[in-house]
Amino acid sequence: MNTKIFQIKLKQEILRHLKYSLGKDQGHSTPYDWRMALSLAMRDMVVDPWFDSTRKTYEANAKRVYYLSMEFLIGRLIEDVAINLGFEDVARETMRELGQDYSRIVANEPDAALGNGGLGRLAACFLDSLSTLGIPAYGYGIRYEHGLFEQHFENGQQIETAEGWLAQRNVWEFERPEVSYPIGFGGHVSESDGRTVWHPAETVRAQAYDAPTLGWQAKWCNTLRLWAAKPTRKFDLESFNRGDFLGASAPEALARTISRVLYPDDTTEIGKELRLKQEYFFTSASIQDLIRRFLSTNDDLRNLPDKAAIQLNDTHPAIAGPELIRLLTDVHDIEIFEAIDITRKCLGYTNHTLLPEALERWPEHLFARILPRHYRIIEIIQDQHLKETGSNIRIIDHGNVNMGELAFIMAHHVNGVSALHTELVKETVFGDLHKVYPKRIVNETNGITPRRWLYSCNKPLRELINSTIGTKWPDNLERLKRLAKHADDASFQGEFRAAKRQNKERLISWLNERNGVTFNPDAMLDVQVKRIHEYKRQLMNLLETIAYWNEIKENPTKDWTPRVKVFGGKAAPGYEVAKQIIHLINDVAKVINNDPVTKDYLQIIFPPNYNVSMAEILIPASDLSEQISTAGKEASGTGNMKFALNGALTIGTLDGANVEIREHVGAENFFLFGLTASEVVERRNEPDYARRAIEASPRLYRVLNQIASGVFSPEETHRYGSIVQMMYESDYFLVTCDFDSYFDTQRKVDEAYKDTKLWTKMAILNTANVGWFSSDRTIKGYAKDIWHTKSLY
Ligand code: 73E
Repeated sequence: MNTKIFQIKLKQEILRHLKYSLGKDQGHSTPYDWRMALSLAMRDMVVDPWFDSTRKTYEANAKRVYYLSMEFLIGRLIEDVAINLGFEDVARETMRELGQDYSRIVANEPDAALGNGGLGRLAACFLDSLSTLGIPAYGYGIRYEHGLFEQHFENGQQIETAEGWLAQRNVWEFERPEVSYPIGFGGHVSESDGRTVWHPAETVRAQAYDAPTLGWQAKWCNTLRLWAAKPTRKFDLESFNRGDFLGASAPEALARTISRVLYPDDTTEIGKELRLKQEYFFTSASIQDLIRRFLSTNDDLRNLPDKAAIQLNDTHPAIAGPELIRLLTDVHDIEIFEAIDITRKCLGYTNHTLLPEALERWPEHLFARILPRHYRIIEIIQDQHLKETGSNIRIIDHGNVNMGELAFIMAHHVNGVSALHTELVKETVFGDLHKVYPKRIVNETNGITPRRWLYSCNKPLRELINSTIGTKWPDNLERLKRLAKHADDASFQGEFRAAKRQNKERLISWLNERNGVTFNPDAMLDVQVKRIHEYKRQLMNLLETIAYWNEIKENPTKDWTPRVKVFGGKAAPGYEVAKQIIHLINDVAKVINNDPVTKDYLQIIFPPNYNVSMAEILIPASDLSEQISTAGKEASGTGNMKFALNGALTIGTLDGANVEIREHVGAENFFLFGLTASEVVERRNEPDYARRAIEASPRLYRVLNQIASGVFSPEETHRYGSIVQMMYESDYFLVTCDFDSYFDTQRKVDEAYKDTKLWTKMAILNTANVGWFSSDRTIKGYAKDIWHTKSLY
């Protein structure tokens, strides 16, 4: 369609929706109304590609991917949809004609924050790539009423408030009252006539809500199906009429709690009863749904593995194994060992962490009480495994049901998320199972969607790339390699820097409007944004910041490299140390930002409520990316990829995907420091390693003394006594041991930043060489090695 005609049509559609879908008069419409009208007009355009994709999948009776995930961290969708439809400029222009600012309308959309961090965002990137690649797929998850909490600071401390994205209508979803399944909990199991019957004590209904997930250039469109819990029983009018108002709504309240709120824990302690119910709730609904879909066009469930690849995003949906076995045997009369076999051929399991506190283990009594039938099935799976393999690895062990072992034993492939992580999975958590099943573990290094993480969030760089190497890169990201030959070119360098500058200015006005903060755009923007966790070592970054401050104060006339240190991230509400670290960052910021001697060289900014939308503004503006976790602890990281793609240089350890990023961009374009994963393990065996490291480092010693003596908390001098004590006495994450190496490397970063040409060249080579980290490559890997599915283009 000709652009002008398209624009006229879009305008008509927006005005039609404004009037007929929203019941609003143009003159009295708010930004919310405009956003809704624009979104609805765009949503209409997604429906045809969506139907086409579904039709083609049915026609081909194709194998589908089912991606089961407790989390989908989507963020906003308007721009995503506009970009995939290829009419971002038309939308902007149309809104302008209507007297509206497109950017403000876009910013009116709340983030869909149905996830905590990397694991949930990876699921969202995967949906984008599955559609871009034309692979038939469903994402299955929970339609939480409240996504990840909102973070505020009060006196520097994190305060959490409930998030409420559904307070406004979610325009992207279609409610499906006709698609719902019963989900049972508790009760008992009986045997009669050789049949096993589960009699749940309590049943809720899982109801589907579908959102189309459009791929690049709208060539394919899959579905994200999220489940909401609803009561099974009709409203109890009798109780209500008797005056028992609470009693009448009790079943409803009970059911709704299941999909009420996302657990705010990211790789931190989990293990509450409601969480197990959530896991079973969405997994059972998804498995029932995919069986129904299979049976609508096939008759023998023995062929399910040819039509369904079920991927478990960590162990959260690991109950999928026993659930599918249960349905195959108890409902569809397939003999149990055959059911186990069929199930294993359907399941793949992705491990995302080695941290012991994040490995799911349910107390046996709790598990057996809530899922008595599944408990028995797990016993059978375990018996078979023990007999057939001679292994002594048990699923039910020491009073716990271990979901990692269950997922491993029930999957045909288990994958890690970076090369290093996969090797560690083989050596550590699943070392023994790996010996028994040596071919089961494979690697699929994570990736990110370049549509959101470059094309959409970094318009200045997008345009520079388009005018330099053409426009074919967003679904073929390795084409960015063609930028490498311009890395030394002065005029290209100038344009590359100009793009970074524009992004910094956008960030400055955003920060200014939101938090009343500005910064010097010539300063190096040094950013660490991610969940706050001890292993990610925000504390080490902060200690280094204080040490740098000390150094500047001692010699204020030296030509220091000005730095703006940005921190962003949330702490799990129950994670006390992480919350103290947030408090300390804010306390240190207060002192350093008010120091007249250093203010031209050093500033700390910690904007509250880091989320996907904030990442989209921060990352394109960044010069330096902090990826400084203790080696062996960050399974992959994906923020590291986003920064490098947007031309930030990394200071990082040999951890997770940093290792592979460094290989791709070249060691000379990456600031490496710190102990390796095996050195970390060795160092922990040395007695008093932390104290010795502190005593060997006068800089670190001084910084810890400053904190301990209340330099940053004069109103409460002992506020951080326990953190300092922890540094001396335990320091499990080896902040003290890596400190000097980190500090010294930061000084090399300073020198490099002063050499503008060198820095720009390094930055260009980062962008040029990280095309491999597109999630399209990752998904192709899964499709080939694990799912055996094809593109239907
Ligand atoms: O390294 C990241 C990884 O990039 C890892 O910590 C994260 O997953 C990302 C994507 O692969 C992760 N999140 C969780 N485990 N690993 C997790 C665990 C429990 C609840 C919520 C999230």
